[in-house]
Amino acid sequence: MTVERTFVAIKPDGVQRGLVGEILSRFERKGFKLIALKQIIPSRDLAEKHYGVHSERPFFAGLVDFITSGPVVAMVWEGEGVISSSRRLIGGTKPLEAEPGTIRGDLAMNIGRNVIHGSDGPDTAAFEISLWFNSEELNNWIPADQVWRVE
Ligand code: DAT
Ligand code: MG
Repeated sequence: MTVERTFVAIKPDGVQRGLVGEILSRFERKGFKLIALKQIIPSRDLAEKHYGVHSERPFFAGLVDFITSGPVVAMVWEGEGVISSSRRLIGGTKPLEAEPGTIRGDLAMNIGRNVIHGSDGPDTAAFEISLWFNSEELNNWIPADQVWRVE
């Protein structure tokens, strides 16, 4: 399995509810590598680009209102299979149907307040990372446990 990067964002409801640490820790404990992280109140332009595939859906305006309503914690995580694995950690779009043990399954009830976003495939991940981050904000680094050894 190849090393990938994915875009993950804690939505304004997750930030307002004080769930940032809880959510970050799930990705950290899984073992994925944090490449970038920032808190940002998205502009309408950024939100409309991010959710561009949904622009014709009836919930689009409300979705853009919501995602621009306060700070979002935007992240890039790296690891083998991280794109699909993150989606499994996050759980299904409808929180009431999301599996217990997933972030949405454990922490949310409402589809319009489902706490977290994760890219749904390699093309989306590349698009979303470049939309939310400049290349200088992405840190290439080697975690200490990757060079952990005895002599
Ligand atoms: P996901 O966030 O699981 O990738 P998606 O890409 O289908 O889900 O939709 C993006 C977001 O839009 C989703 O997290 C919540 C909102 N959304 C989706 N379907 C909706 C609906 N039927 N009513 C209200 N909001 C919806
Ligand atoms: Mg999606």
